Amino acid sequence: MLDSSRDRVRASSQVYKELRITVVIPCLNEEQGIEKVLRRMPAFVDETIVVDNNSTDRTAEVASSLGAIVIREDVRGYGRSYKRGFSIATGDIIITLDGDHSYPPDAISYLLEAFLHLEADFLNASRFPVRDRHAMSFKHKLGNLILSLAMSILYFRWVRDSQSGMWVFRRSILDQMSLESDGMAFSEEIKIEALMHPTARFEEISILYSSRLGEIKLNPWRDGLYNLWFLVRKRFARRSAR
Ligand SMILES: Nc1nc2c(ncn2[C@@H]2O[C@H](COP(=O)(O)OP(=O)(O)OP(=O)(O)O)[C@@H](O)[C@H]2O)c(=O)[nH]1
Ligand SMILES: [Mg+2]
Repeated sequence: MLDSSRDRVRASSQVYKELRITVVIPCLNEEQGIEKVLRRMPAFVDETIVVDNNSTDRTAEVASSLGAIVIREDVRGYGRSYKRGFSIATGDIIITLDGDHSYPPDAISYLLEAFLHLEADFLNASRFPVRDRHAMSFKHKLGNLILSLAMSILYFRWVRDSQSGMWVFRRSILDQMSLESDGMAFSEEIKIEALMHPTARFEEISILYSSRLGEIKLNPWRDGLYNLWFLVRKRFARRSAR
């Protein structure tokens, strides 16, 4: 059954409006989620890269049987995995999402259309407003709001979801980004770098976010407080670097 899905993913791949599309997914023990994500991947995606950090479940096996390129990164970390995945991506456009099936692969086509229509270079998929009552706790909503307000104030630009893990961007803008975070702060860091990029246009639109499958890897207090500190530190480090 897995084999026929792989053939379907490979055989139907086609260029999207003359752009090659790469999807990058970091995964740590997401055997349940990654199967659903890959089965729902649109046929026009040319390359799907799953970056696995030595998962102890069947994540790597499931992902490769469904046609993804599986990269093993030995050093743990969300940011570390993304940097590794980006370094081997070949698409003109890179799209990211979690392997836990909380971000909708079906939204990729409409995000791409919006990305092209808005002439964006970096499009952030905001999880807000959250419609699925079970998708995000009140504590997480509040934490996300605080972090997004902090980013908006520090960087003088309204960003509704500084912690979203779903982005669409031109691979070429990575050349002028300085991405240091190896951990969860990578999500806000790439948005800051896109906002501060000399030529890139940053846009944001909503998607429907839903409950994750499998176990959460985020530690809300530790990662939330660290991300707040990271925002402030990066803001003032940038200023003194000028
Ligand atoms: N390769 C790799 N992937 C990771 C690591 N930490 C988290 N991930 C993956 O990154 C994605 C985001 O992590 P989540 O635990 O879903 O964190 P989150 O999305 O902030 O939290 P939820 O909203 O509750 O899902 C998931 O696909 C994880 O499997 C890591 O150290 N290495
Ligand atoms: Mg998630």
